[in-house]
Amino acid sequence: MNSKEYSKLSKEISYALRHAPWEFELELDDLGFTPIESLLQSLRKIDGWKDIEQEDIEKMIFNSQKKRHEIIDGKVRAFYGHSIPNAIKREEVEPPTYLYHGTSPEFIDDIRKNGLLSKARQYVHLSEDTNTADIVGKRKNSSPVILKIDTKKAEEQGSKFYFGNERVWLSDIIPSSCILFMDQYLNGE
Ligand code: HQG
Repeated sequence: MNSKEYSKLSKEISYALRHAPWEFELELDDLGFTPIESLLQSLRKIDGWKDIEQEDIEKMIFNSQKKRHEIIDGKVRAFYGHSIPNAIKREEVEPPTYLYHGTSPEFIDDIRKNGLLSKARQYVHLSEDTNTADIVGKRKNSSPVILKIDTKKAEEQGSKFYFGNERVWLSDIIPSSCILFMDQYLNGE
């Protein structure tokens, strides 16, 4: 498989495991895992993936810059990004003091008013560093805005934080008062 095919496979698997397991006749457990054999069988019914093997998925995960999926004990899951109605069970983890979120300038007024919302996903997605947040934001706008989240303040206000993968953090709604907007933190706040 070439890198384009790996990327296509990654997207297909993310779609199945994050958004629409029922379309693939998959059942996820409460941690988001499903037997890899079930996923393979289902993928093999789709044009383009008729000969797919576990090794292809393993290589896709290994070659991917972003760790989106994992295989453990014959089961596979997506680390983050879910929009399915049943919330994936997550362990609360102490976050770094600051986390970042890259977004489009057009959303800023609403975020100032209503805080950071999870929108279609189960959780708000946050990044450990500004570079990653910039990449995330560029999916929405070529000049994204990076928001800095005061995680201690957010915890005081009841937001919980969960581990996604080594770079992606998940959280409940982040109230606006816990967000430093770029103009604020560039001035040393
Ligand atoms: C915005 C990708 C208006 C929020 C990425 C974001 C990430 C608001 C959008 C992961 C808002 C939701 C998740 C408010 C939040 N008013 N807009 N009050 N609160 N928003 O795609 O965080 O490559 O669901 O800023 O890299 O962009 O697929 O979330 O722009 O890690 O593995 O609502 O998905 O990972 O957009 O991205 P998304 P996200 P993968």
